Amino acid sequence: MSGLADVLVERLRAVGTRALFGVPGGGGNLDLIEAARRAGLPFVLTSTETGAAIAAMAQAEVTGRPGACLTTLGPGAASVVNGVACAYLDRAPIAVFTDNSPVGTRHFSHQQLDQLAMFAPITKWSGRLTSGDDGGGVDRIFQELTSLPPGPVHIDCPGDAFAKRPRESFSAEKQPQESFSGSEQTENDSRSYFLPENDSRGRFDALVSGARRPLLIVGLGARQGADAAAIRHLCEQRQVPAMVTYKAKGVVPDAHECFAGVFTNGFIERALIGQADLIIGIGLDPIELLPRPWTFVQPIVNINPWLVPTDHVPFAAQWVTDIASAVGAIESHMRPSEWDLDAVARAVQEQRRLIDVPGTGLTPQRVIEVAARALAAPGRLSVDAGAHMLPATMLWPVAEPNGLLISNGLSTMGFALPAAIGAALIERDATTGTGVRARPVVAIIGDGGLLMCAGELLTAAREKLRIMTIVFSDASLSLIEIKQQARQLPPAGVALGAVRWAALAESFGVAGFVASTDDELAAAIDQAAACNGPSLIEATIDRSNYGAMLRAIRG
Ligand SMILES: Cc1ncc(C[n+]2csc(CCOP(=O)(O)OP(=O)(O)O)c2C)c(N)n1
Ligand SMILES: [Mg+2]
Repeated sequence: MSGLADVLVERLRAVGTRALFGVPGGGGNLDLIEAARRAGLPFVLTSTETGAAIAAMAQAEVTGRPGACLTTLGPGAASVVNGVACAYLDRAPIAVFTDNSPVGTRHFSHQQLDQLAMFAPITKWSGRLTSGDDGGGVDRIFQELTSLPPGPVHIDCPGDAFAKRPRESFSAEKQPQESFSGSEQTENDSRSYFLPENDSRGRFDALVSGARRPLLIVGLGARQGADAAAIRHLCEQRQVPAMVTYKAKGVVPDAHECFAGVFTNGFIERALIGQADLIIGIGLDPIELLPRPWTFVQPIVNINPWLVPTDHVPFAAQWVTDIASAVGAIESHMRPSEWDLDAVARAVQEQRRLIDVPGTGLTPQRVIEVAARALAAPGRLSVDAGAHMLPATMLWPVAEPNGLLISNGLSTMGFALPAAIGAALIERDATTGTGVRARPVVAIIGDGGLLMCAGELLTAAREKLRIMTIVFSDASLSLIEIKQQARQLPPAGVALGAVRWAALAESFGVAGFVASTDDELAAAIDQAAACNGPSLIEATIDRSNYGAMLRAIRG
């Protein structure tokens, strides 16, 4: 008879989970790892718990199926918090299992934290497995994990919960406080409805059918393959341009005739938006936008699988529904637009020119251009938080949904490498035994960000993953440095000091290369691309143009 750990692992496999990441402690962690081994669900040891949650999140984004990670109690649970927060604000479904001491031993205070309360504000649902007899606990966990909006679910597992018992004898006890208004959403999952009121459908249709120059802004809610196909079809049939948020890059590829650039609620995109008479959000969740007032005067409507708040973006009407079918429906009553798509393409070209600020030495934009020329077509990209993100998100062409993995809702540093690990495991497993090389995953990361997750280089080496890490080595927390410059403050607390990254990588068993010119970079990329396992390129860059680049993009 299966124990609870087996039941959980079976259910994970049934929903399509590809791996269980984590740093184990003892207790129930060991039952879960053993159950995973028995069921053929790989357990992947990471160097940090947050790295585990981010790798799980990346797998959720790439596969559309929930990811999973586990931690020990106390320090492990505390250490995973940033990764769980990332999945929460980036809308990724992951199951987070924490160990805990047996329920009868809570009078021991060693390593004891209120884990349910700790995860409550950063998960859709945070509950504890207990022995009981209602049998519905596991169902509840998986209902939360697969409902909308996507997000993390925390399952606290006291050591005694995994004692051998029939599966019917387990239930889940919910945290005392509700953390997310997801419960009403769950009931609406299968429905399609308009808001704010009953006649919103009429308003929505009138705006869409009356628009001469509608502009799409595609966001993270529209990343399924069917969504992308429907959106591209609408764009092509009605000659409608589409901007994409960072997380939606690739839904409408950069090379598509209707691509209108990246939307962040910054400055650089404003001129183009000014020419639209209607903005149609598709999968647009304000969680992705820069925290600045919404100043566009045209009406905006949104189509998204879940309801989003209207206090930041004043949606005139929201259609909460399946995106692919709704996009097909609006296409049928849209007229051919009056946009000049060549002019739109020229405007995007002009944006790229504006951020091509000259510098001395190897400029950040050149690193992206040289790397993208060799790697954008075969590879998937992950990008960290920092100034290097500015050229990476604008200049790297993406052709498929989730071809760019990025933390945008949380915008956390230390993301790109563990995310690349989650994605590269899927690429590795897809090619194992076929004789075909795995698609490379390119991780673009600053030196500050890599300091936060460098231990995951060892994970990449141990798992033999085809990850090319390109570290923008500028010995500085550049994004913060340029914010200080903008306020005429002297640099303070931003100098990192030099690191011999290639040597560090080699010490982990990762092939290391250095480059400080275009030619050296191109040669290093060739050599790195020839590696079947992980590689790292230390690109010593000239950071002097980041300030001008930031002003061009954000004003
Ligand atoms: C975990 C975390 N800590 C702090 C920040 C604030 N922050 C954003 S970018 C940045 C500097 C990043 O430095 P680096 O990784 O070297 O990238 P660069 O800006 O130099 O390209 C900091 C400190 C953050 N986003 N995430
Ligand atoms: Mg830096």
